[in-house]
Amino acid sequence: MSVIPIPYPIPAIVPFPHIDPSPSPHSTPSLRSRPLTTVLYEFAGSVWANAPKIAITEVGLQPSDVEFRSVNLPEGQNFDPNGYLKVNRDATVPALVVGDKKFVDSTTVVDEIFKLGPDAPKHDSHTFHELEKIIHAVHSPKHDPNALLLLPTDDADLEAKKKGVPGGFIAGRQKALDQ
Ligand SMILES: N[C@@H](CCC(=O)N[C@@H](CS)C(=O)NCC(=O)O)C(=O)O
Repeated sequence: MSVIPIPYPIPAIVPFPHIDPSPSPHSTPSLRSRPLTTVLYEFAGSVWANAPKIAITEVGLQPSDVEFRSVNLPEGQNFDPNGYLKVNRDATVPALVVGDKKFVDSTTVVDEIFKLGPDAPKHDSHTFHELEKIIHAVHSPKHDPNALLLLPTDDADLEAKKKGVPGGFIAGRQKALDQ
């Protein structure tokens, strides 16, 4: 099995590759005709911030419908009291700002994106209820993907993680917290 190297430092802004910028035949002009007031705060290496990105494509929104702002987690940009903490006091991504409304966790962010997109399943549909069950299951602390990334399984794993992406991530955010 080949191992895909993960770049470190993780680039702060990675082009969002999954969306074709040409207009979708399924999309409605509803959001396009409004001023751009929908902002998604995200980070390319964040598992939770990728949930709304997938939702955006799935519900038929266009890249121009949502402004993406990268919050560099390995550099602790999420802890800036004059910056991101004003958006989300929990200091986590994703967060979505729609006009004067704010959503600060992946579940409510995705839920809001469902309301904005023309191709989203309707709230009272069977599909929607099935999706809700999956959403609650994957958010269980038992399945926290960040624990898998950061917590070592033994001493050898601890050493490997110190030298790799997890070590760099922890060191960078600690430096920001110390400032
Ligand atoms: N329950 C939150 C969890 C979000 C979360 O933990 N995001 C991580 C990135 S995947 C984060 O922002 N971590 C910031 C940090 O630990 O410094 C959600 O669903 O949005």
